[in-house]
Amino acid sequence: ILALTGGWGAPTAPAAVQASSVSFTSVVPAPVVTAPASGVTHQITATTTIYTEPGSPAAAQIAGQLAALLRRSTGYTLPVVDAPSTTPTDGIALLLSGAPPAAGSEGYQLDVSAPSIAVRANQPAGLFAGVQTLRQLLPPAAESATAQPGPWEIAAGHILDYPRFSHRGAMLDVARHFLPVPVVERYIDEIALYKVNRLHLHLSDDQGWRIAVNSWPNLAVYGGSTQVGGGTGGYYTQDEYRQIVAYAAARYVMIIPEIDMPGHTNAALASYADLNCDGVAPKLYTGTRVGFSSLCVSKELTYTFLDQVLGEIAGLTPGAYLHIGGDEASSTTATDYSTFMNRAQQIVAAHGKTVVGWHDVVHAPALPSTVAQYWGTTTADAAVATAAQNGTKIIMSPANRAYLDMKYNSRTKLGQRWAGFIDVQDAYGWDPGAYLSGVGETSVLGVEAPLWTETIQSLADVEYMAFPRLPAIAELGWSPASTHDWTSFNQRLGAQGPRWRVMAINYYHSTQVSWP
Ligand code: TNX
Repeated sequence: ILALTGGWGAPTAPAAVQASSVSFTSVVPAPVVTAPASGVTHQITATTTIYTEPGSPAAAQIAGQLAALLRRSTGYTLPVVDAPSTTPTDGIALLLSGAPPAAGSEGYQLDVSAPSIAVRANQPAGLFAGVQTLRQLLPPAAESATAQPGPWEIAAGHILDYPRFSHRGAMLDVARHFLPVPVVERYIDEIALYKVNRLHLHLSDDQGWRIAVNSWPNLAVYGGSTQVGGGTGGYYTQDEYRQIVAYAAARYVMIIPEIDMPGHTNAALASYADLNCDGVAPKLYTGTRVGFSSLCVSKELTYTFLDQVLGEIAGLTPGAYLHIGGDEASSTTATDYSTFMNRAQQIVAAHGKTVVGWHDVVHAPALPSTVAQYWGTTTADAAVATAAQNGTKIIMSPANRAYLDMKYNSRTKLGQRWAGFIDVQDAYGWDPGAYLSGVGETSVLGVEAPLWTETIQSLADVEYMAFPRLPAIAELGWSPASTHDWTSFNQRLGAQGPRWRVMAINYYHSTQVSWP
């Protein structure tokens, strides 16, 4: 547990790792422009200074994160100081000036030369992204929790980089099996390294309610008391949720909370008898069936409940979005579904947030601002296409490509198989901007890789299912379509393997990847 709280997440001290230099072209996601300067390297030494944009606390914080990482592995002092007004001719500089407009708000320019490294961005998010690239250009031993011998060489070159889509997401289902704060924080560290900027937390389902709500305390205390398989569940206190939000924000990740409704609500219905149409609370549920529960659409108390619960969660969440689920509501009639989802969307809007729903929400129909998350397994969905043509933005999470809970193959012990097996080439081999017919690039807000946890119980399980597929989805979300190439991705992904070993990430050693 101690190891899990270490910030950048390098939980164990691995055996000494060779600090051999990494190719300038081994970055995941692929940058927009990569220009190696052949034969030249930069070396981080005991006298390296990290300069940051004067007067920018955000730049200083990002520099502090980089310094903390490198101090552990190099043993060097690495002081962080304000940059001089001219570009430094030595050391590492993180600057909020001199980036091209093309870098936008999340992009950066990275220049590595023999005397210096400069990351330039228009906004702090871009500096953070540039530092993630720099980490991947350092020898894997730079991620070590203990001092390593070096040398700390970085190949020289120039990168200009910015994202294709604004939404690059991962989802953790903390309802089927509860995942404690340190596990969520470590996953945030891991996804941020691949420029994922959204973490969607699936906070409620039939098997558990995972966030304290002051106005309805039984939700967490009783509804959160168990999980799939009948073990002890758990929930986040509001302070713990705030801690997750802050931890994510410091890594430029926005938390998107989901309260799934009107189905997937057995834990809530079990916690409060009055929420049920017949006034009788069902038992807690620890199996894995879906589609059997529904909030009571005809009771006014249901909407008081929504208003109070969503109001509290909106108040705890600085991000723009509240996810209200809406999937697999097979115990709710179509008319009731529309009635319910319309009111739920209005309630979210009244609390100042934009709705995200699973793509079933387009049948309600969706409000103009509602974002629909596509989780189907086919490349045609007429209702989603019509919604997109009328302006609905879509997050692409096709279950047969992006679902991290699907097995890699028939021998994978964890996971499910309903959407098919997904090895790395399946996860990588599709184009989010041209996948769903009638849903073009401009309708796509981005991509998201959900990890449902019916079979997932621990950090090791999470890592095994997410790596190496999460980086594949991350690349689809960030990199220009023109860089899409399995041979290139395979080489760059393989280069992450030594890094994951140093970081003690429990990744799946897919035979499709040419690990070095
Ligand atoms: C379908 S995908 C679900 C989840 C399950 C998942 C398992 C979606 C919106 N709903 O309730 O956990 O399959 O793969």
